[in-house]
Amino acid sequence: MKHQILLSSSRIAMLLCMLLSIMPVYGAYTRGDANNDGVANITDVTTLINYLLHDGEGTSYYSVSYADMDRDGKITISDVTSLINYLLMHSASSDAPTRTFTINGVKFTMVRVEAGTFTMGCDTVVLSGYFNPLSPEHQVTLTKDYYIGQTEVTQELWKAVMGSADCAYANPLNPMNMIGYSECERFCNTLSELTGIEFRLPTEAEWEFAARGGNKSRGYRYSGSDNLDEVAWYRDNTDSYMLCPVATKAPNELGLYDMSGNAWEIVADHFYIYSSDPVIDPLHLEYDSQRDVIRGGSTASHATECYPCYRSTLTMGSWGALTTMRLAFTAY
Ligand SMILES: [Ca+2]
Ligand SMILES: [Ca+2]
Ligand SMILES: [Ca+2]
Repeated sequence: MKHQILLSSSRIAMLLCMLLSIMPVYGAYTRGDANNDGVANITDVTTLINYLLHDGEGTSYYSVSYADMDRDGKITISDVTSLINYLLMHSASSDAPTRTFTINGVKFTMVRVEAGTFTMGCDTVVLSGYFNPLSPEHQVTLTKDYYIGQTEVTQELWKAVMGSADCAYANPLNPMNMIGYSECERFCNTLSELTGIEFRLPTEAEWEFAARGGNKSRGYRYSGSDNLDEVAWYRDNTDSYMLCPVATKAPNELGLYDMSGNAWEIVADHFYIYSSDPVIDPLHLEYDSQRDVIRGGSTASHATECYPCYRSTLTMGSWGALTTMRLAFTAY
């Protein structure tokens, strides 16, 4: 056992050089902070290695327990490699146009969206019913850059994070489905624990701004084109409305796939009626409507539902058969 640890330690020593330039990671409970100085950085890797060399693998004591990366109550060599991965993930340039993460062998990419101002909603699409949820158009300013998933969350990513992915239309590269708001929150929380990055659902405004192409918007009718067939799987081009592998149609101006069509996407806001007043960083978490908001249309949707401004809803806490999610986190 000792021999194994020493061998692994020498491999880790090679990695130490790579890690020397890494920015420290600060956090509320300072995950990875083995020496309890309030910061997770390279010295915590050496603290952990020393701990393993002197005490061997086993039950951790107080400060070292912050570096029990897999939360199994023991410090083992796998916590050292997890800590190194964690520090490496945080070392990526914080203003990179894309950031790619690997979770249990599954890669996914997040695309940076620059802050900006846009007109949210649309007055020209008139829906039947006693009020139009897309109206009134109003000015929205998003003050913070953010990252949003290049694709919908796939079944393989869901499984890599949660251990299983029970849903319909089974295919590793299809969007996860049969999920509702609470499953999305659990997924984000688990992924945040694994990465130390605060993954969350995009706000409804962040979602719409990104679907419209952000500051690179060319004002297309759908997300990335005026021709829906180029960018979306929807009811006119799918086989019995079956979900399709993500990123198999053209992306939008930001390089995002399937913002129109494939699976509906749950956003962070609960449904509310727009006002015409300009707003800054809107997020409606009150459950006054008892409805969750889903965006972008699906393989069973008519073209209108694939507009970036279109809003549909689910009853609070329910799940949709053609409903998935897209990840987001605030840039920092
Ligand atoms: Ca530390
Ligand atoms: Ca552990
Ligand atoms: Ca979609």
